[in-house]
Amino acid sequence: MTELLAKTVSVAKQGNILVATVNNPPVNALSHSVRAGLIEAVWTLEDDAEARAMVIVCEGRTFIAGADIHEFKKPMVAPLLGEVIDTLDGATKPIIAAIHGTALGGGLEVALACSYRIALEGSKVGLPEVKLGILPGSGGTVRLPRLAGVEQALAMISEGGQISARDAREKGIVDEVVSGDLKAAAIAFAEKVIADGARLRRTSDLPVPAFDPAILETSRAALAKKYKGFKAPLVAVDLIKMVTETPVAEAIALEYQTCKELLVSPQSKALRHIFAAEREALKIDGVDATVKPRNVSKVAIVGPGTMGRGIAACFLNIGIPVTLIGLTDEGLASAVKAIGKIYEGSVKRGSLSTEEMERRLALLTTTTTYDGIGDVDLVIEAVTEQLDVKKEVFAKLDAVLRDDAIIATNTSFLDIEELAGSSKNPVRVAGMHFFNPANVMKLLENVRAAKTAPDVLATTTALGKRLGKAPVMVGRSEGFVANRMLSKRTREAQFLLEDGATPQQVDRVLTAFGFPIGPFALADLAGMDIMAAARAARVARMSPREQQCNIVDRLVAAGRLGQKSGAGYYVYDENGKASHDPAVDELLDAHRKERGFTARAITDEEILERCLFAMVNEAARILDEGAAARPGDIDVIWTNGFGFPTYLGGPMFYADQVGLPKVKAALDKYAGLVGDQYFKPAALIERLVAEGKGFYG
Ligand code: T1G
Repeated sequence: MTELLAKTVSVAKQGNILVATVNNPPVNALSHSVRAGLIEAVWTLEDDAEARAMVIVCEGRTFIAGADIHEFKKPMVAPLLGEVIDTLDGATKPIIAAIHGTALGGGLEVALACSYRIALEGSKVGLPEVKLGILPGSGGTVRLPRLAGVEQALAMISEGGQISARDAREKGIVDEVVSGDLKAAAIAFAEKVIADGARLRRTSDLPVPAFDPAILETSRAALAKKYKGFKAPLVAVDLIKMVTETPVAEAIALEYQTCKELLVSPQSKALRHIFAAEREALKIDGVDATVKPRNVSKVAIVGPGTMGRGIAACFLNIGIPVTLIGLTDEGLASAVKAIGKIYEGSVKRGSLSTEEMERRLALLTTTTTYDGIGDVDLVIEAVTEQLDVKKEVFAKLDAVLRDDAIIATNTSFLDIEELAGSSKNPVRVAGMHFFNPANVMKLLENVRAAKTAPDVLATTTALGKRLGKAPVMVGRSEGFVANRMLSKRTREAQFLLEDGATPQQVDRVLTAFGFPIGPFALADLAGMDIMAAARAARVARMSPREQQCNIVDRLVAAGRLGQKSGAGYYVYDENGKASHDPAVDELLDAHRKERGFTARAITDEEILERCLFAMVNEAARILDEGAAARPGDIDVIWTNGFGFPTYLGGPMFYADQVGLPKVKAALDKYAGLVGDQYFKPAALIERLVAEGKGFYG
């Protein structure tokens, strides 16, 4: 036991106070040695007659951020966290948890089992287990309501959000918010506790405060809507209800049982996969982890259009001054207005203060010239998707920027090599492909060109994280990864209409699967003219059937531009509610007749398989080409960019759950039905199936 202790938990004595310091980088997770070390520390406290109290503090950037997620895949080794909690709870001398950074999951459970909690200004606490498809398993659900009340505990446990130290103080979760030297403050707090008689305060001894039982059903309904398809948020309501009706010891046992059951659930495996994949995606293939990102503290954005405005807001949100360059003052004025609207909306919703809105807007300057941007660290080019126009912008930037300033293009499909090649300094050129609306969408597809410098790649990734995005590095490929895969789903959705399906049927199947919106409702939202323009830009490179599958053009010709014209694949009433329109059936019948298709009955299974597996097959080609470094990157792209349900882990993880042999069999079937060029299994899938493997081994 002693040698384990030495590794991650050390105990020192200051007067009659013990200080147990946890040091288990990167986030002081409760790995086996930490658990054993904490128990040993309490024993030391109990055995030391002079010691009157103990402080638990952590080294590094944060207090304990929870159980060690990497241990979930392995058989757990005793002592388990429950034993640590029981030992803390059973201590006969007061223990003070001194929190900095984030006290999360098992980390907050450790703190809740202590008699007192103090927190450094700026730190946060939370029980985010539900985001991993599980729920607290070591007393969090039992102790938190006893301190913060049932309603607050329910909100924190069912949604997994973090609250600030100040709010935690207000809610009775922490006893004091301190600033400056945390350890010194904790020892001073302990001395005060000793002076007051070293009273124990067992959270588990506190009664559950009275509450309005109606909140349980109200929140169950709200959670079912907000987290459609997720299981754990609803189980949280049951768990909290159980805690309010059950004695502590029994409640703790039931909570642990529930956590264990959820831990082996498919949803939790998928959500933990995405947690790990999002962090793995930050590691850039071929770029050493020691390569330092460049400093980015001032940026310019060229192009005040829809994308430029959203991107500007992203930088203003994190306090980076933005110079927005446009062709006309009118264009710039309407951009500033639009950005203002974004913030006014947040102020109205109460998620932003007026002061903060004004502070952000004050960081925005606009200009119609390139003169004043000689000192920026990075420029995002977000002008119209025309190669010659972008090259012109690149040339102007080359003329005014510092040599080490980065030029990042927001193109969604133009050739990154051609753009980089047009710059006199291609090593500083990369892609940063934001998704519309850029200030909302979490996905950021960073694109590398052949000559992009390693630290430029490291910079776009680090910047993506600073912007609160899920950055993923991809290589050269038409439509990169996200849109290239999406185009296959779009193709199949269109072909399915020719084969006899209806827009509502396809949308119903994909939303029932878990996508927030189906391809046809999405097209109506985006606008048929936009869809037609995107199609026109690609049609020359399309297959013959795709070229003739011009349903989008027919809709435009019929003036059906989608929501903006009141009709597209659906007709919309004055409240924007969509409904079936027989005119679309007629339009599709006319198209099929002209194209020589006879409508047939299409099963929901065929729709799902053709739409999903066409994407998975394309993803396998992308991996084989090296345009994506790992399948996890593709899962991060689809769960953050196109609403693929995170509780299914993304298309690649999902394909492995289905089983690649089954996916290949379906691809072979549709290769026969729709055509080899559309469904011939990719070489990677053939290889993996032959080796009895999946995308993840
Ligand atoms: N276990 C192991 N490693 C972890 C970890 C954890 N809990 N959390 C983070 N890491 C690693 C991560 O993989 C990365 O490693 C590095 O730390 C930095 O993370 C019984 C069962 C703490 C807010 O859900 O939310 O307790 O990639 O890039 O942006 O009830 O990490 O560098 O090798 O995210 O500064 C509950 C999860 C567990 C918290 C820091 N706890 N972590 O964010 O850094 S379940 C959580 C986070 C539980 C009990 C149950 C964030 C963070 P690498 P990072 P960051």
